[in-house]
Amino acid sequence: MPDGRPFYITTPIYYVNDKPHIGHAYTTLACDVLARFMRLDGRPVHFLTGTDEHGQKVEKSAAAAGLEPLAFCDEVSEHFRALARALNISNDDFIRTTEPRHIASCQALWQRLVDRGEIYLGSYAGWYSVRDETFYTEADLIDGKAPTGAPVEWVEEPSYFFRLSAWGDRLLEFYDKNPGFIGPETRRNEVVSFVKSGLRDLSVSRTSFRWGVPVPNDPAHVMYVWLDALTNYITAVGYPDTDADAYKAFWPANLHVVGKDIVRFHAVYWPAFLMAAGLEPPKSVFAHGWWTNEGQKISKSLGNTIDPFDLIRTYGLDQTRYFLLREVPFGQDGDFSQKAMINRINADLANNLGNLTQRVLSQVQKNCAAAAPTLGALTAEDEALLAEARGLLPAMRASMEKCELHHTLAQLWAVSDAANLYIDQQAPWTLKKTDVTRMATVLGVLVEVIRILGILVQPVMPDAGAKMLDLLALPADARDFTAIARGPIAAGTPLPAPQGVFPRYETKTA
Ligand code: ME8
Repeated sequence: MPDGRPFYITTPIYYVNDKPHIGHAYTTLACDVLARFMRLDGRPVHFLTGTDEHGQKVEKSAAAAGLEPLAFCDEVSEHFRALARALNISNDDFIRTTEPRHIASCQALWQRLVDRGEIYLGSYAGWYSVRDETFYTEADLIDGKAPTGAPVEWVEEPSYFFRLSAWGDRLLEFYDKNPGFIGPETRRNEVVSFVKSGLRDLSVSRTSFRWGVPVPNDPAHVMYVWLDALTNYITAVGYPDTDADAYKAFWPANLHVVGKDIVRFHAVYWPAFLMAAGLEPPKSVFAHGWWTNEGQKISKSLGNTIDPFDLIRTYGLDQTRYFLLREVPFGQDGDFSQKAMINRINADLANNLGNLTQRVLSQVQKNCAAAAPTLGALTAEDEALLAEARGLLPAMRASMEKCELHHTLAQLWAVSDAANLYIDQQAPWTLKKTDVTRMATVLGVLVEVIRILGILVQPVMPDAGAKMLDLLALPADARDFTAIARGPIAAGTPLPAPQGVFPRYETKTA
């Protein structure tokens, strides 16, 4: 039975101060794999990504580029849309915080917080980091800088405050009642101890620059960029119209995927804003780790940023998608290295899944008259391999629910390993001379395993998965997860001549 529960998943909205890099690609890709998996599993999915276009950082970058802020945002935001296209991202919506729908939504949320007594006018005196778009106390600073190493400046200005200090106990109670709210566990512990250490009211408006959402009834103020940015998640489902179909179907969101740098905003401020407004907090926030490049921190000053467009050009789209999600346990930090990338392409894709598909389908072509083989009586070995393949969907579902994306791939490749071992043990090339009925059964079992692997590999490698399924002549309506249980392709179905799905990556020698 397809699972009809709606699934709303979001990426962070990215600052348009700079071009996208591997980190942005990674988060968006992870969400795409989850979204595609849930869709193929029969769930109505809403997948949102977009760009965060207000605030001092963007205003300064625009000035440095000699452009009006909106013209600058139009240009950089387009790079993020181009990246989504290049990565074959299946987002349902792309939100920009400069859109009228979002400005209206922020102003409505603000007014609601004012009406409920959650926002008051005061004045802020303290440190601010434009790079982090974050307020810091004196005690937060390390050697005169933000804990992230970003420079800080002293700010004194009239400001509205959100009564965050009143929400500590209710947040702790919420985390307690919803143990799956923050993942992975280490991040959860950090958040809980941060909240336990006591929360201060949060400055939520600025008066020293103009590039933001105007505060209703007080145009001298623009909203703090994080209040504006987080609100995007409800804007996109129709807020302030809480009767909108999308809002009713998709809010609260199932999952906000974020990098570990912005957990506090999503797991502390965001649920507090929502609860204070009388709205439901999201169901979960999952923070992934940080990519380094050949062992080094990625930074513009080191000149070692990784351009995702380059990766796709060099290694191929599905290869890049697979590598990024397979190489590092989702939630942990990871290192990009050319060697590791090439190794994954050759060992996992070309030599493992690719070779399995190629050897099976070329034997079917030659020895089974280019048609799906007829299955005879099954041996214990046949049954065991088929059971492993049929057990994959529930196993992968369980891993996906826990955001263990790397593990779902390991599970799939374990079956590909088992199928490669089976073909070596059953040696259909020998059976061809001794027992063609048994040869057909062995190849038939393998075709069935390849069918299941092809269907399940689609979320991470949509194009390669489609190619595998094309080689099995599967119609479009036989490619989602419900098709897995339908069983083998009818014997005698003509199959096209096999073509390589996963080419080896040959290192160019001078
Ligand atoms: O924080 N490794 O936007 P941002 C892995 N606009 N992921 C990385 C990464 C790296 N080295 N570098 C960046 C913002 N990321 C706000 C968000 S949401 C309401 C507002 C990814 O452009 C990671 O997902 O600085 C991180 O959280 C995000 O990019 C930060 O993007």
